Amino acid sequence: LKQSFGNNPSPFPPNFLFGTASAAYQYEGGYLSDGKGLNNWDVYTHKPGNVVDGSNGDIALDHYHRYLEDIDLMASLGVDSYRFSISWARILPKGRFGNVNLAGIHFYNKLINALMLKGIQPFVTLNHIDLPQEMEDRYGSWLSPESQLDFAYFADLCFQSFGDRVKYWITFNEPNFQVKFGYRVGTFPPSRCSFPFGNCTDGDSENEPFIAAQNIILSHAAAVNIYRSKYQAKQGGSIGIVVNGAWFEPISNSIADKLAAQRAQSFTIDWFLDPVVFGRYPPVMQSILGSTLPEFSKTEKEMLKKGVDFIGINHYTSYYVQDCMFSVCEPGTGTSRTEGLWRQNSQKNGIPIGEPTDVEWLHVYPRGMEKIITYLKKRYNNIPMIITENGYGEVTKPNSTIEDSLQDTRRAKYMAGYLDSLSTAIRKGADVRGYFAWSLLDNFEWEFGFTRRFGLHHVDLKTLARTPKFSATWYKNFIAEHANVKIRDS
Ligand code: PNW
Repeated sequence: LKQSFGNNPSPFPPNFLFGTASAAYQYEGGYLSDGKGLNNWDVYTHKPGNVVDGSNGDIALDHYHRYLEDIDLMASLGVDSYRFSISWARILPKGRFGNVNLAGIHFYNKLINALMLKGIQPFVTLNHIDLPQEMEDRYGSWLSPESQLDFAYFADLCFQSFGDRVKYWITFNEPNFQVKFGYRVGTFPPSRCSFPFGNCTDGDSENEPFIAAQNIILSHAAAVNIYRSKYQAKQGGSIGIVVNGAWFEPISNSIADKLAAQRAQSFTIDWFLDPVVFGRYPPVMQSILGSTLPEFSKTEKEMLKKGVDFIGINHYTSYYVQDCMFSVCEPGTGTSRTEGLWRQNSQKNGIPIGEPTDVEWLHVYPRGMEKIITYLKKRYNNIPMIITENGYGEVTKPNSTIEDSLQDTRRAKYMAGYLDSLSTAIRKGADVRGYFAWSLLDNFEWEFGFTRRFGLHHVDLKTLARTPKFSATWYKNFIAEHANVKIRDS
């Protein structure tokens, strides 16, 4: 597979970060090891039926014990940075209601130090979906404003413990999907929802996602406030938030479809970014939801105005969007306040927006990268952006061999296309500072367990042996080719 940029000088700016991304629950294992507390995913995956293959993250990839080996894999790729998340319950087993688990702090110190010895910058997500079960049991986690106190406490501990070395902080990963899956369709803990959105025993799909979102946004603001006032001057790092940023392509040139695509964008992405950048919800959400959308108080608005240093975007795919304001979008949802606002689909007249993959939501549409970046550049005044995830998923077929998995030319082609599109956005002036491939290793893919593989390295599920795939070599060459114009920090 040829590099997409030929002999052109790299379109990526100096100090652009190339990296790989991961998340604690999907990688670490070390379930209850060395004083870790129970988290919401431990509890959720241990209930039969919640994960398609009955698997869980008890051992996961055993990154908790094999992190040195994994750092060697990163070093051989030549990445500048590693994005990982901190298991909240590993360092605060009972949230703010118990002690700090020093063994947990010790683990992340070892990880960070080992990365830095190899010249790899730690890029840390505070919350990548998992949280201490204590918060769920005591007060229902994100549905209660108490969650803000817990998140602030956790963030403060992390800045204090690791901020001398960690220069990039992300408060939340994909809060837009966390609240959708946790409180609307119920496929993530605490699996709350109401008919017709999902099949839960309790919940309110029309309202709870907005309440949870409000508490997450304010938790984010509390953490930013602590970082700005207590740590940033001394530590000199930056802080941001990550949203899942699919691109919504109007299915036609009609004004109605264009407006529908804009609504989709606002209800899934701007929902979190407008508050953390402008201190208010998107106007279109305010006008459609009216008084049922929570409001920020004056002090909360002030706190939100402390802003973010960058926005992180997890971009994988694109959808067609069609207007359906005056018809029923999906069966049973026509009377809902929040459904029926647009219809989104991967196809137009039966033709997919891009090459389908084994993963039903993932279609290969590289131009979506340039489009979403350009959209965010305009809306947020070209605030620095980072692609915090981009990747390609495969499902192992019953009779396929490891060799099939290793010959992942489709993954390399996907990355080449999306990086090319990203470079176009950068050439046109977008301020993008980094790109992280999801993911270094095949890993635990939430409710799909180990059935979906997103890794640049194959992981044998019995022995946990890691083997580089074709895409790992491809990414290594790509990084090397673009390193010529890069100025390394150290
Ligand atoms: C992200 N979609 O989730 C998460 O941040 C990762 O933890 C996850 O492993 C990875 O992407 C791959 O799925 C997504 O429906 C979940 O478009 C759903 C979607 C995209 C990303």
